[in-house]
Amino acid sequence: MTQRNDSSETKSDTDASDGFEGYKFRMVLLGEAGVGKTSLVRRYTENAFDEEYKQTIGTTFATKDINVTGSDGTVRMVRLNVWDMGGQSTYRELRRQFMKGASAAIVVYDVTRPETFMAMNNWFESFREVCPASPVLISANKVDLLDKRMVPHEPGMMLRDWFQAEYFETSAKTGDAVDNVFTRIAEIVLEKALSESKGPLM
Ligand SMILES: Nc1nc2c(ncn2[C@@H]2O[C@H](COP(=O)(O)OP(=O)(O)O)[C@@H](O)[C@H]2O)c(=O)[nH]1
Ligand SMILES: [Mg+2]
Repeated sequence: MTQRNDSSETKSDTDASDGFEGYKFRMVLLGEAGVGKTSLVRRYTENAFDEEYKQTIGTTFATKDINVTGSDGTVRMVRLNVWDMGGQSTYRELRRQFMKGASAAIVVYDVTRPETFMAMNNWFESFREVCPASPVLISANKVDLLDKRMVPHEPGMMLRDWFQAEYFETSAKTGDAVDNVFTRIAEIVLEKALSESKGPLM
């Protein structure tokens, strides 16, 4: 994983400048500090987990190439550029810059901390404001902490209905559903890109 302090790269779709021939999407992880954004990215891209909390300074950026099967049955190569914003997310303008041009977002809360669930609406709203057409997925993270869980399944379902966003219960620690979230988001953005490239329907 590389640390970067800018978020100038906002390209999506195909771009052969790095030799990668396939669909490229930039996606962002959003949510309060400590909910597990960096851990989810790390689990997904490196299959690793760290118990120790190191606050993300600057922006973390990771890439993963996957094969995605479209609804037409065709398998396509997709490069996911995953961005995870650190502590500077409190600055509204930096946050907007970070979100700009993102094809999708995973908004994360920590099921052991209700205040991170309460903050979800803010994250959704600010993302929708900057990227109104980009899909959002919800990750209810740290579900491995059964004894400490404070936000049950039902409020998660309410969020899902409210935001019309798919909902996943994840654990960056055990790896539960982590692949599913990223695979699903790749499927959604690919389908969207394919239907848009067909042009507007007459
Ligand atoms: N038990 C458990 N701990 C987690 C999980 N995800 C993250 N953590 C821990 O929560 C803390 C914050 O995680 P981090 O990924 O840095 O959160 P971020 O601030 O959202 O990037 C770290 O100590 C992680 O080890 C999880 O799924 N289960
Ligand atoms: Mg982090």
